[in-house]
Formats: sequence, C-alpha cells, structure tokens
Amino acid sequence: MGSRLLLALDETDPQRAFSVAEAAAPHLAGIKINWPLLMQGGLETVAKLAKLAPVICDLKVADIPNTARLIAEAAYGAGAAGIIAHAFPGAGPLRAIRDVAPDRDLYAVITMSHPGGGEFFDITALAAVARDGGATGVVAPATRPEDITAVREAVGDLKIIAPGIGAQGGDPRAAITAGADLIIVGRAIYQAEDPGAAAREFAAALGD
Ligand code: OMP
Repeated sequence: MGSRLLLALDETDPQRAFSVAEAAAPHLAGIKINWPLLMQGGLETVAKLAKLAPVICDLKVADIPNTARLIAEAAYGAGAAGIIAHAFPGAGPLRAIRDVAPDRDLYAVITMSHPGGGEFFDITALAAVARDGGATGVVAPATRPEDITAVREAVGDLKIIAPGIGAQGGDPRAAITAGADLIIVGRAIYQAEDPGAAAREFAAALGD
C-alpha cells in the first residue's frame, strides 16, 4: 500500500523546510503547507515542494465565494494539488473553490483538534455543507478518534485527513482504525533530529 502520511511542513525557514521535505519525501503521500511557511517562502514554495510530493495548501479559507475563488486561483495556479477551507461559511465558498479546479482536492474543516476545538463545530451539519460544496475530503481530529468515527458516518466515502498526531497527543493507528484515510504529522517530523527517519517510522507504524 502507498503511504498514508501527510507532512505538515510548518517549518518557517524555507531552506530548512525544503531539506526536511526532501528527507521525508520517500515516505509521504503529500506535503501540507500552512501560513507560517507560505508567509516566509511565498507561493513559489508550492511549485518547489510539488516536485517532491503533492502539495496541499492549508489556507483555512473562510470567506465569501468571490474571495475564496481568488485565493483558490492563486493556490491551484501555483501548483497546489489540494486546498483546505473551513466549512462553516457554507457551501457557496466551497463550491467557488471547487469550480476553480474540479480535478483537484478540496478538504473542508468540520471540527478541530485542539482542546475545545470541537465546541462550536456541528459535525453532522458541517459534513452536509462539505458534501454540498463539492469537497473531496474533510479534516478530522486524531486527538479525538471518536470524532473521526462520527465524521466517517457523516461524510460517507469522502477522504478523511487527520491532524493532531504526535505533538498534540494523537496516535496514528487509532486515527486510521477510527476511519481516517491519511494522517497529518508536523512537529514530530520536522522538529525531529532526523526528519527522514521520523517520517519512515510514522509510515511504518501504519504498515505502509
Ligand atoms: P503538528 O501538531 O505539529 O503535528 O501539526 C498539525 C498540523 O495540522 C498543523 O499544520 C495544523 O495547522 C493542522 N491542523 C490541526 O492541527 N488541527 C486541525 O484541527 C486542523 C488542522 C489542519 O487543517 O490541517
């Protein structure tokens, strides 16, 4: 089976980020980048990393459809294979993103991994928004495997990607057993002494 590991590359030094990505790439299904790296490295980071693995731009888009579309045009245009957006603004902004690149991925956040991160998110309602908006997947917390199970029931066959492994306390196998398709690991890999070895161990823990 191919890798089920996504690297959350929140390393803020673009050069160091690229060497971490190079070391980890053989063990990855993809690389997720967020504002900390994008703000330092700019959009060209996407194209550079895309040579190593598919890149998901975790922009947590939460805006009106027109602004969501403009953001999506920039990110997909730079070579992103996927974008992460919030579901709570409704199906319209998700649909606007999807329409920019119907052949790429769009992940909707329908609950979050930090303590209290589930308080204001209604999984059932937001799963319906994700589906209506044409999302190809959703983000669900490895810190609460029971929520991943609830999300799996609510989203059917949409892809579930699960952050919160390692530094936030989640366990990779528990997340997969609960229904996640892919796990997301950041600090436990990019802050490791040997990021390549750490990525290999996470992939091996899943039997990949
Ligand atoms: P580590 O905690 O360092 O493994 O990183 C987790 C990554 O997943 C970070 O990039 C977070 O921004 C992201 N994330 C969460 O931690 N929790 C969530 O609920 C959602 C995300 C996300 O959308 O990726």
